[in-house]
Amino acid sequence: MKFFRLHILFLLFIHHNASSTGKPNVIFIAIDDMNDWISLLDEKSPIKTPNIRRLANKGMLFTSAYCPSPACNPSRVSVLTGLRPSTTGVYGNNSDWRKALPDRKTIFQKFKDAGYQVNGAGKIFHHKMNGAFHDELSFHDFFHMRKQKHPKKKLNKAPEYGSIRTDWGVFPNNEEDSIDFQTINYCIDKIKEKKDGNDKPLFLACGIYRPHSPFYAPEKYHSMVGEVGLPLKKSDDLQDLPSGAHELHKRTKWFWDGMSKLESKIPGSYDRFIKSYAACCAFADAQVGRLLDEIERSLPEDETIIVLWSDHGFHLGEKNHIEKFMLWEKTTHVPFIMVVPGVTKPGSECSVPIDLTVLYPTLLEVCSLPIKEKCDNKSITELLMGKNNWESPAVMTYMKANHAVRSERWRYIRYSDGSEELYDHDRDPNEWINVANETNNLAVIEEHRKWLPLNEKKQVPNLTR
Ligand SMILES: [Ca+2]
Repeated sequence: MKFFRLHILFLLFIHHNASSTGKPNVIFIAIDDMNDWISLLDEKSPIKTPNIRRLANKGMLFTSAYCPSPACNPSRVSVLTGLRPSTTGVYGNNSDWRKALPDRKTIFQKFKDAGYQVNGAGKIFHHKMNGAFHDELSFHDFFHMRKQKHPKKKLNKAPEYGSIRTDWGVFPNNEEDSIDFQTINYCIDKIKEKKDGNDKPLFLACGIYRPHSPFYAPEKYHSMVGEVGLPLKKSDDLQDLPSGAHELHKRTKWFWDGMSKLESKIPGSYDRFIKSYAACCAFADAQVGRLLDEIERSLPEDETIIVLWSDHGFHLGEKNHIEKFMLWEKTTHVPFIMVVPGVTKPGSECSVPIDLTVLYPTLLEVCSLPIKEKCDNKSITELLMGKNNWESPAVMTYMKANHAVRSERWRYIRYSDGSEELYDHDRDPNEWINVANETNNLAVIEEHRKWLPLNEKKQVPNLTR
């Protein structure tokens, strides 16, 4: 069966790449902290993402894609190595991933080995301690994320609230001073170079930093979003949370609690925060648009694979939470698009729940690269081809022994202390009512428990320096 599938792909690529190296270019776009409250995934959302939609129209949009972990470092390492946090022990944002996995080939190294020119820019690996988690082995050339500039005083007028990173508003004045604008400039140059005669196939990793905090975007994008409104909340939503959820929530509670205090001191602060997140999404979308413009100008459509994903979602106050770092829908549901010429039908959608550990084996398979490494998930090539034969649910992990399992209808969460949550998305899309304790759901829980990772590796040491 596998041979048959690869044979079909091989034929498709032979057909579509007859004029070139036989290897498609790959444009690999990673976005930071973009959740599902965007028009791409929620038609009614006031946060419009027309450029990401433009990309989705070229290939397949996965409407039920989930991150492997709701934190930058474990999610990115997992997506880029094809291994879950429970396999590697890379659970936290400080986990020294390369020291723990010295021999694991990243997705970029696999393309280097296959003769690709592999370039990257912006935030690809977690941006820690001035790029300490960047992986030199992965790229021929890399344009590091520009340093974040800050206004002289916090724009939210709340110096006591969080750090300088906990800020939002109109900044910088000149769009060209934005980190992502410069990241995209580099990517545009690399695409032009490819057009102008670089014979090697191009693998270009483009890491867009917004909508990650600080929630700064130029004026144009704030004007663009207009009235956004506030996210839906249920007043007593936390009453049915189990002990494990409260324990995990402890570290980040200040963000929401502080917002409530700030709102009473400076009315309108929460609204301005939400609008700033929306403006950052509009800005990120515009940067995707600039990249797409250049791809359309310079790269042959039938020889260019494009992938877009976000490393995790973000709560904007739902469940009294402003942050990622939890295992609920808003922290884990992400945009994910694959454009594979000759394989994906333009404008197609797949609603099967998957997590992004599929990306590593899938991208290697659709590019006919060898996969000798053990991966924690399988390739979704058949889903890309329009089949619907996927059986495993999406699995997410945050810190050791806390996992979520998302099937079409349910989200099941089990925390390290054994406590559980269960949400019925058919009836409760906002995850307001925890039904884990209802006896008639025992069979559902049993079914979902089967997918919890069996072997959970000890957390690897943190990077210190
Ligand atoms: Ca609740």
